[in-house]
Amino acid sequence: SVCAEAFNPDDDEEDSEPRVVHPKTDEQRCRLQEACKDILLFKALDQEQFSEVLDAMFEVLLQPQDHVIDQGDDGDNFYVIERGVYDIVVQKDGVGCCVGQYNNKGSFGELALMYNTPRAATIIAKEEGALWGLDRATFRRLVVKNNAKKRRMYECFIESVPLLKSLEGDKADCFYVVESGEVKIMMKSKTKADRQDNAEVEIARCSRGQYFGELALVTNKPRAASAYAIGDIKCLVIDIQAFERLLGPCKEIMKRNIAHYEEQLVALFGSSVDLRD
Ligand code: 1OR
Repeated sequence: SVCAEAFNPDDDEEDSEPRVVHPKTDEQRCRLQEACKDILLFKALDQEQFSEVLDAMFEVLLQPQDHVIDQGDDGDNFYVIERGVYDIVVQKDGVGCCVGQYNNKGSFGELALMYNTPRAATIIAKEEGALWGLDRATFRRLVVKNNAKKRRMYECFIESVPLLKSLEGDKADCFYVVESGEVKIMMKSKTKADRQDNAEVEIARCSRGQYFGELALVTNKPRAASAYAIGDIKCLVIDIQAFERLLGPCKEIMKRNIAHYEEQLVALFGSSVDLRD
């Protein structure tokens, strides 16, 4: 599990370091901004901090089979993917196993920088690609620190969510927890798919502290239903990598809850095939 022994985001050791700037053309800046717009770790930054992070980032071009990161190394940079496919390889009993893949989006290399641990996986380019790197010092000074601040804000809230509570703080496309507002879960019956009256039916509502979006992650199937915001809502979002890594132990609890979905579907549609196939 992820260990937090050297996680001291409040240390001001790195505050005195000079600001890193890698000059970029307008075209590069545009591509960089596009690649970074959905990076969750950057969401804790205000505009000025985000701009400072973008200034510090530098372009890295990859050839097929290039190793971006080697498991066991010290962490130097965090990487955001602009394009390319990258294998995630982890050593198991001395054998390298491909445990996942990044496909033209996302980011990696945050763990070693956040927790001062050796690199947890090897990342290999499968084809020609491009990444944006961010040096360790800037990553810690801005990204880690602001995420730690945000994290403290959310700790109380997470404590009150029954499912996440069972992680006891040690172990904690996306899974969502509603922070405020209400989300409507809607579904069409697959058994009535060819009928004209097969409109979407509301099957559930999620409010503060409730979660949704786990089914597809647990069953590895396409999304079974759609989620709509009723008015303004705010959700906590966990990406699939973090979900696998951190919420793996919760899967059994989630599976038990999924059994309740089946009962509800039987009540609504007269069958639960909608969920299973
Ligand atoms: P890092 O700094 O340790 C390797 O350098 C990066 O690979 C790591 O940060 C993550 O960003 C990324 N286990 C560990 N690291 C992973 C994993 C992973 N996936 C991506 N990275 N697992 C795969 C989860 C789908 C668990 C494998 C047992």
